[in-house]
Amino acid sequence: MSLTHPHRGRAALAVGGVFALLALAGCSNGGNGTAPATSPSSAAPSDGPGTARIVIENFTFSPADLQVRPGAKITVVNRDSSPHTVTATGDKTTFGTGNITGGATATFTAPSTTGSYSYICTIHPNMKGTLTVR
Ligand SMILES: [Cu+2]
Repeated sequence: MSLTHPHRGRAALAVGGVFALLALAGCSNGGNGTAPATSPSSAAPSDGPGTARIVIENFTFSPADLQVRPGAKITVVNRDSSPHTVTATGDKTTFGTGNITGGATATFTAPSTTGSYSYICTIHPNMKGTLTVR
């Protein structure tokens, strides 16, 4: 049968083409594999006492959820002209600053037990924040 010859020729060409594509794909895969990996380890919780800080501005705690080590010293900066407090709302553990007059700074010590602690400003109870000890 004379018709089979041209078909076989085409098939051979097609196979050759697939081979070339596979070779290219292999090359690019190898390139991706050796790409340097960036380590995402820089997003650690604030480490060491002294770095923890809550800023009060425009009747808002910032950050709203601060993560600290057990027993860390936390500095509270009141940038408003109005007085504020940082006062734990839970009854198991208490921490707090008492009144911080406008523009003043206060410190308090984080609980020594890990967990999530809610706090408010007793003068403006709609101001809420969370202290996470871990
Ligand atoms: Cu307040």
